[in-house]
Amino acid sequence: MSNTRLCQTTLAALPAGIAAPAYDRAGVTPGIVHLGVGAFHRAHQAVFVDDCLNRGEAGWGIVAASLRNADTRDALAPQDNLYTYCERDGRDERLRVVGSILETLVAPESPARLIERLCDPRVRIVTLTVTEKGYLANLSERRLMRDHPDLVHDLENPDAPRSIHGFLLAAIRRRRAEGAVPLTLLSCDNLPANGTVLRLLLTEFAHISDPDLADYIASAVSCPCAMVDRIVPATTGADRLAVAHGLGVADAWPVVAEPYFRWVIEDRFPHGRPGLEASGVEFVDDVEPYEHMKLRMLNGAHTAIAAIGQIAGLATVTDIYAEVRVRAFVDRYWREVASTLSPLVSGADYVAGLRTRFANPALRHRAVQIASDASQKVPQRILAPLLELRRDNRAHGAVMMALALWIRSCAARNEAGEPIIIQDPAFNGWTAPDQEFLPSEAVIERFLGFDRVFSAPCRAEPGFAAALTAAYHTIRTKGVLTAIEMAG
Ligand code: CS2
Repeated sequence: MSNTRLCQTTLAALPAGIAAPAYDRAGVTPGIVHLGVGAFHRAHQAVFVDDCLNRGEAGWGIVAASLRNADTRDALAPQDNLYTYCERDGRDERLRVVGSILETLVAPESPARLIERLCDPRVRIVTLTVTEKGYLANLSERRLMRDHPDLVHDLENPDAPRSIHGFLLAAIRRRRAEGAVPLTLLSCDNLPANGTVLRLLLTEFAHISDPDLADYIASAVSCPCAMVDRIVPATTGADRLAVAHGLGVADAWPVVAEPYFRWVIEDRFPHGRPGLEASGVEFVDDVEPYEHMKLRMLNGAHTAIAAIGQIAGLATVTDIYAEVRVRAFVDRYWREVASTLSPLVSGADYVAGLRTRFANPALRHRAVQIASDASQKVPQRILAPLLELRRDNRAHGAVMMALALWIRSCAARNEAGEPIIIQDPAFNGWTAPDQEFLPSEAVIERFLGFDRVFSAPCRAEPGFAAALTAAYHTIRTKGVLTAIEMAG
């Protein structure tokens, strides 16, 4: 019933103090198609685009697509695609209704409709948050997993694809034929050199499916790299109740986030972009220094903290980070990793902010969420700085311990003997050793054979296996909290 649910007609009756679109949504036209409409997109990009629409840039509405299931569309359609962005700093809560999403699609229901929207001549940018696994690639080698069932399917069904590569190629092919301006593809996923990687993978896919398009992509399609930063935990039932209480109407799909954000983008938009800088988004020539800082400091520490939580049976980042030994360990981890960062970025300022952000009691960011797909996160978050530190002969005991923590967190049981939940399809497809019954050396040897994480040069590095075994063995014999106290 529209009078009990957030939607266009209930907007006018929202309590004072709740921001809502000040623009005429009917006059907004699509300029962006977003692939992967999860909570992060709705708490980050969609909010800043909403700012642009509020400033009168009516040509940048978003058509958002889920590539998998219908949950988001089913929740947002009865709400005219409106939803609440709820910002919590641990003391106060601010609610804002966001109107930048004009339409939500479910790609598997109608791939043709998504291709249609991607080919709308008014659309100039495609943004993506499909997570690491959405790229269907061996990310350390920047190559497609060519035998992935979705890619095999897309090669046979170019007009009804399933993968981002299939959709993007279908759109690029048709836009070129129809003379529409080339798309700018903006990856907003936590991958190093995300735009470059997207371009490489897409070009590889073009080479095997439509070689003619490979040259066109190289010459006409811009793929700027971007660093995105904002902690957005999965929305809970309690969040929905709290938001409904504040709004006076129900919202089936609100998002909850911290106030902090950063979005740094390479300014390569040959066919235009919204004026996001007015919202504090930064445009630079080279994103790499920012991306290393964020992936290695925030995400690396997150992965280590999540592993500690999984091993010790602690549920949320705030709970885990409240433990003094964890805070001291993470400080040492940051000190080690900071020495791999470019002098162009201030690791010290970033760390000061991270301490407050990780302690935010209002976020309830669950370890199991961050630990999901860890095998696709560890290489860029932990292994890359670790190998640099070893190459340069710098202190790296805490970073090595973080790697060992991930390995221990892949065991069947935590330290209390309870089962550990592992949501990591790439890892589950590999035969993980049953750690409990193997000596530490054998566990590490088996893990080092997992080539999705450990590349050949890493395996060949003298002393690497021994140092990792020692860190892992300490966790096993002394317990996780003592092990991290001893590391670094
Ligand atoms: C987290 C990130 O789930 C995870 O892997 O580390 O989602 C993290 O919260 C964001 O990257 C923060 O910007």
